[in-house]
Amino acid sequence: SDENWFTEVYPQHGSALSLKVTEKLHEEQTPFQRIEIYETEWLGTLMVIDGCTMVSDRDNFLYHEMMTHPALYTHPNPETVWIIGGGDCGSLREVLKHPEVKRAVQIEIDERVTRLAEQYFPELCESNSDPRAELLFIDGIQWVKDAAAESVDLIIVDSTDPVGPAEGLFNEAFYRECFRCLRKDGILIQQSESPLFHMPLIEAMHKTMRQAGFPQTRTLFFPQFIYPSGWWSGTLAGKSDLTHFREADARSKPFAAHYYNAEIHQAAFVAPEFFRAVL
Ligand code: AG3
Repeated sequence: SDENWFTEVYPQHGSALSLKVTEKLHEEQTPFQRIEIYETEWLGTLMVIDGCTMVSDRDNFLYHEMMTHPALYTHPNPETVWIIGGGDCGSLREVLKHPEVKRAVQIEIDERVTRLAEQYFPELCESNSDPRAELLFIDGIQWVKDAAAESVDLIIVDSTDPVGPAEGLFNEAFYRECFRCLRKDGILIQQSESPLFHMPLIEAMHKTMRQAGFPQTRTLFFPQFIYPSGWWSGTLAGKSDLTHFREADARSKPFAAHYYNAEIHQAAFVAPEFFRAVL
């Protein structure tokens, strides 16, 4: 037929996601990965890395809002933020909506992700020229190794799946460096895959984060249409109380969101029974 579909197969879960494509806009192999850009019928523009859906126009608000605002409103005063990965700049844009943030550094290993985002996802990149923003194209693992102790308030790990270039962002050595770099009350939040498909990974993340020195860990949940199972998570590791919530600030947030609000903040941290049974 003359219909074109992009399909991501989940071999371990006997399932797949197919999106109707109107045009293939770009494809390239970078030194790190294969990047594809499609125009889809319903989700707008779609970026795919190594065959995995990364970001679409229509549904990226869910992931980017939930990877940023809950952690930012948990921290008492987030002034310095690092985003490890996040090359599409969507997390950076959300972080910069917080006036208390004085400096936000995006540390993306693959410059091509950002250059293609600038071209194909201009709205995600609309805050890149904010004077508080700094875009670096280096290895995030090396960045945290080289950084000074107690130099950051919030680290957001906005990476691909824990295979390939992102694998080294899910181990104890990396978490230890993050712990060392974080100031008092510092928080690390990392995208932690699907609670339905990847529970063993989430369990291991909590364990490893605590082994690395973090006294507290907590997972939040949100829907994500284009990711495996449609249900996604972020896991936080904190130097202090992760149940702290600047609720009044969240209620009077100085920006519009599409998903996040004070009630979503609290609801997102409510864990289902199968999750409580292991964590
Ligand atoms: N980072 C998480 C992508 C994981 C998708 N996995 C998959 N499709 N198998 C997204 C980056 C958005 N800034």
